[in-house]
Amino acid sequence: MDTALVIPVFNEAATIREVVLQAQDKVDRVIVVDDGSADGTTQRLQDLDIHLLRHESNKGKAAALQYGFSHALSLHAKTIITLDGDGQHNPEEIPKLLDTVKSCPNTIIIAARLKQRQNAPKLRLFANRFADFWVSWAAGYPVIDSQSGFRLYPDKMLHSIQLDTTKQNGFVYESEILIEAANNNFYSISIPVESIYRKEGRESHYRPWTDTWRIVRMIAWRLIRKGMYPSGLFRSLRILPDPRNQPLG
Ligand SMILES: Nc1nc2c(ncn2[C@@H]2O[C@H](COP(=O)(O)OP(=O)(O)OP(=O)(O)O)[C@@H](O)[C@H]2O)c(=O)[nH]1
Ligand SMILES: [Mg+2]
Repeated sequence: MDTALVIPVFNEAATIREVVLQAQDKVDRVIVVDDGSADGTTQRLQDLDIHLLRHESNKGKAAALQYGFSHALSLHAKTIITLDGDGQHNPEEIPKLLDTVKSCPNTIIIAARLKQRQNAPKLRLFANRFADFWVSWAAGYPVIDSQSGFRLYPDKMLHSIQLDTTKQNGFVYESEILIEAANNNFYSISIPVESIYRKEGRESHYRPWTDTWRIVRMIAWRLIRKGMYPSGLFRSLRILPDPRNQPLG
């Protein structure tokens, strides 16, 4: 098998079926990890030809992603894509990631929400840029949209990485994996995709203060252990020549 899509979900009954249906013909296998949802998420998917994994109780996004990755690797998937189950990522854009990795093998491809950026809440935009600065510093190169859950990972990279997936690290994992990947010589490039913010959407699972604080704490600890990593800061402030990594504004 070549490509697997992993979707971690927690209470996404309203959107998950449509997301899966749109994605199914873009990849070889869809793996949904239902993380103890109590709103009928699983029932919305039961008749579909996908791999539906389940945690009986909610264990957090990190553990769900890890479970999905282990499953995809056990199926010998070579490229593993992730996207969110709440409809914020457009599955029609999956082929762009698959095309990009052909010319950049063994690279993480981030689908960066750079188009229609004005639709994003201002506070969220600021938080994303804040996170990019710190993740880039700790990773030692410029990362654009480090908080996007829409990504492509090469199997070799996932095989080489083990991270803390406890529940409190649920939203830390996707920042930490970029930093740890860079420590293992796997880097990311970002390609621009649409950012979809639905006004009528359900409340975010991301807790702005608690989860941002946990991300900052993880990064601060890593920087301290590297003597504040001045060379990483210097390299992270470079402007990359690759046009796919240039913000569109
Ligand atoms: N498996 C699992 N998935 C989760 C958990 N919390 C959130 N998710 C999923 O992770 C994705 C992102 O969660 P959101 O709450 O949309 O967070 P976000 O996209 O960072 O924030 P918003 O911009 O407010 O939507 C969605 O697909 C959720 O279903 C969890 O505890 N377990
Ligand atoms: Mg979301």
